[in-house]
Amino acid sequence: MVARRRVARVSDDARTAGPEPPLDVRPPKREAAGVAGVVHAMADVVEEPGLGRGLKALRLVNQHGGFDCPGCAWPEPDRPHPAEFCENGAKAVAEEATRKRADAAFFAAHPLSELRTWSDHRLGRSGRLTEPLLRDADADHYRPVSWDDALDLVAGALRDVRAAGTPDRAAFYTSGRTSNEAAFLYQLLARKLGTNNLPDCSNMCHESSGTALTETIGVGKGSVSLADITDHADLVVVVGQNPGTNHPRMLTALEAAKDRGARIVAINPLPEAGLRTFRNPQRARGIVGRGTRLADRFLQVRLAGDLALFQAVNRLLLERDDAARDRGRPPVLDHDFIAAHTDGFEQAAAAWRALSWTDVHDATGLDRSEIEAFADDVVGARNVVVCWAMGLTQHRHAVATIREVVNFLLLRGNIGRPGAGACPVRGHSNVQGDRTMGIWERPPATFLDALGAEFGFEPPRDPGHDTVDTIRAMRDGRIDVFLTMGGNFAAATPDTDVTEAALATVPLTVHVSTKLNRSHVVPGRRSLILPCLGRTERDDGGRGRAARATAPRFVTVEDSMSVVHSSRGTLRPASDLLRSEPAIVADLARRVLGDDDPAPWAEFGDDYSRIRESISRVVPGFEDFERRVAEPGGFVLPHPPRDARRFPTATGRARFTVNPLDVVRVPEGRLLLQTVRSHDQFNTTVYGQDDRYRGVTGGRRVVFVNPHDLAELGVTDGQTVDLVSEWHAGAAGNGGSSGNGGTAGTGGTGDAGTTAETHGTAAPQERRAPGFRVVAFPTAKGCAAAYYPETNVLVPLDHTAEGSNTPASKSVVIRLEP
Ligand SMILES: Nc1nc2c(c(=O)[nH]1)N[C@H]1C(S)=C(S)[C@@H](COP(=O)(O)OP(=O)(O)OC[C@H]3O[C@@H](n4cnc5c(=O)[nH]c(N)nc54)[C@H](O)[C@@H]3O)O[C@H]1N2
Ligand SMILES: Nc1nc2c(c(=O)[nH]1)N[C@H]1C(S)=C(S)[C@@H](COP(=O)(O)OP(=O)(O)OC[C@H]3O[C@@H](n4cnc5c(=O)[nH]c(N)nc54)[C@H](O)[C@@H]3O)O[C@H]1N2
Ligand SMILES: [Mo]
Repeated sequence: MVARRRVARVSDDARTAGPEPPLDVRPPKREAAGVAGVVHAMADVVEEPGLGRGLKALRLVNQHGGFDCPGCAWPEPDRPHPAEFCENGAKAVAEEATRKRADAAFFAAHPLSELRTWSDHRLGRSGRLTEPLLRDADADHYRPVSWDDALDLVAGALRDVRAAGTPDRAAFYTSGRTSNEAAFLYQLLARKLGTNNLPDCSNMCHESSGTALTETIGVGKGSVSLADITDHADLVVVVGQNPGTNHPRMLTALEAAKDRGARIVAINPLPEAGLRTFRNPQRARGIVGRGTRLADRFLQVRLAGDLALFQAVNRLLLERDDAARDRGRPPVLDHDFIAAHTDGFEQAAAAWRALSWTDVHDATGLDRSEIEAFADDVVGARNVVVCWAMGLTQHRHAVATIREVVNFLLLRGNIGRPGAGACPVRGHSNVQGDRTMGIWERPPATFLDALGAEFGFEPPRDPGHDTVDTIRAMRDGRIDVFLTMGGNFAAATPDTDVTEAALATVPLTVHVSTKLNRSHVVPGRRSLILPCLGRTERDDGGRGRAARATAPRFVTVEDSMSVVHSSRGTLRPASDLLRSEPAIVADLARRVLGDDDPAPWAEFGDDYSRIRESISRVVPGFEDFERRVAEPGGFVLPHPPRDARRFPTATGRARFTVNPLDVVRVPEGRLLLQTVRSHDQFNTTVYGQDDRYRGVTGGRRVVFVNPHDLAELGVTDGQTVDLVSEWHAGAAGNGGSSGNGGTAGTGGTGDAGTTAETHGTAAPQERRAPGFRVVAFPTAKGCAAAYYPETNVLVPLDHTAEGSNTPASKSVVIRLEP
């Protein structure tokens, strides 16, 4: 439908200087992967680490005894394929294994004032960081500094906030690539200092899932294993997720399910390539054949329409059950399960019976017949799995939506038996493990009790700041020291201008990182960069050649399906001065807490089995950790709903919830914008300027809009526009610092309501992202899409999900301004 056009290129990033190839748009792809994907990835590997180093690394990705792919959190099969990685995993490896270096000479040549004008892509391509760097107060350059001086500086600042009795003036951010061992030490340091300020990327990611699942089934993690999908499910619903780009190995699992005869339903405003057809590069058929048609049904829902959609399906299941009973047919609902294991069914049923089909249509953009057909799929399937990602979690009503998905599963007993369950597909490779290790601003009391008992101290009990609250605290001058363990806080968080200004007020920021990124160039007044080993690299504890004969140290991670396994890098480190994350945290903690602290920090930094020993006593499910993680493939953590239909909720039962339908209505002439990933990025790391599946090459400042909307708005395909977001302060009325909704239980009163995303008479606050190229695209009507992180400038800090405080970056009201 979209003809191929070439236009004068809008600079890929307003901050980039210099000419680049023109932006080009072609029709979107209908299928994912195949040979093109592998060729594309190998091109990256050859350019960055070089072929030898690259192949050495790729041979060990996701293998027993090798390292965990630094990409996504999709699990590995029990017997990994010899090439158990995907195109995008290969890019993640190449990014880390690159031969380029951002060394002292680089920082001498490039002042911060210059680096700030570089695009995220260009910053990342500077190469690996090689030695500790310090930016003195308000200086324009980073300069090399010794590890001792760097760590003493941080330790002094942390001791100061503790001595002043204000440990909450420190905050400890974590990104989800951090290993279990490093995460455990990091949260221990924060809590020994006296604060629960442990914001993490999860706050922007699956927090809504964790909140909704904890309330309803008692465990905030997914309840399925890989085999449930590949071997047992009859129906897999993939909603709010783009696996072709973000979890490519999931397509192999979906293909296996299809081969067995399972059905797949995709629910998405965008017709994503991977959801349609998949050519598996690991199978001959995928390379030469026509590929597997994956989705049997595609429901093109409007953004934020899933709450209404699942309510409507639940209503239909209820009605069909009534009809079956009247006709003496077998029931449609699993009444035995409902009676034995759940509560709240009657209230939920009453709310579904009161649902208005007009509201459902307005919210979803779908006809009743499409939803009836989906209900047919559900009734025809004994075992159903629902998989989801950011398309459900990053909306105002995200928690309510996921609670409604749980209702959907509970109605037919689709939890706690093979082939059925909830599958929130996690993002970062160890984001789930970090949470298990206590990277959480609101840890359960049982965790703190065990931590305190193991280390003989009284951990702080007040909730800490999550990510959004940390930004608010910085903005209000309440943070003195900000540490980040990986990640790219400035670029990943919402409201870029507000966040960058907030960061600039912090007296000291400290970044443990592998590569240069935007956060390093918009730091606090004083700033340190502490360079660390990556997943792919050999960790021989700084002993260098002397240790070559012994096996390098390993760390552990937990995937999206609660499997814990080891990860051991093999490549030569990018520099001899790099230290491992656990070693950095242990050395810092020793300097902060002093040598008489009872925790054995020196041993922790040297011998990770000592850390695992403590973990085995503090974290349930990790008993006998060292031995069990040595098994090939590791071990699976317990999950009572999955394992035994035991629901550790407030009532000891799985909970049906009533989730008031709040139809998101967008004012005339406005669109609802979602901010998504292209095929050529990992979060804020931009690998390249292309989005092959969506047909875009040579640029990222594009906005995808439905052609009918363009006609109504009087905007044409190819035109350059500013994206202007409109926000009424207070319109969201969301939790703010009250954060997680806690024990809302059956949640709310059941009144259906309506929210105009912007309303009231006062003029809205405006935020602007200039210079986007309009692309006519078959997205759902009224909905637009553009890439993150460029569009974070448009997402208001206070626009967050109720109950999880996750930025609602998939529903931002915008107008297009020529
Ligand atoms: N290569 C690569 N892999 C990655 C990442 C990466 O950046 N690159 N990031 C990792 C991380 S941290 C994460 S969290 C995951 C993210 O994985 P995804 O969640 O797949 O990532 P997004 O690009 O945010 O895509 C959101 C999808 O949900 C759809 N969507 C948006 N809003 C709605 C809605 O209201 N309803 C429905 N039904 N669908 C909606 C969008 O059209 C899109 O298909 O991927 C991980 N893996
Ligand atoms: N608008 C919008 N905003 C979003 C999202 C969205 O969909 N839309 N998605 C949100 C989501 S789901 C997430 S998870 C967050 C991501 O937020 P973050 O996790 O903070 O961001 P990343 O881009 O994954 O972090 C990349 C950086 O991590 C560092 N790094 C890489 N590997 C390592 C390592 O092994 N060790 C250390 N110490 N550092 C390392 C490198 O310096 C790299 O630049 O963004 C969120 N922001
Ligand atoms: Mo994420």
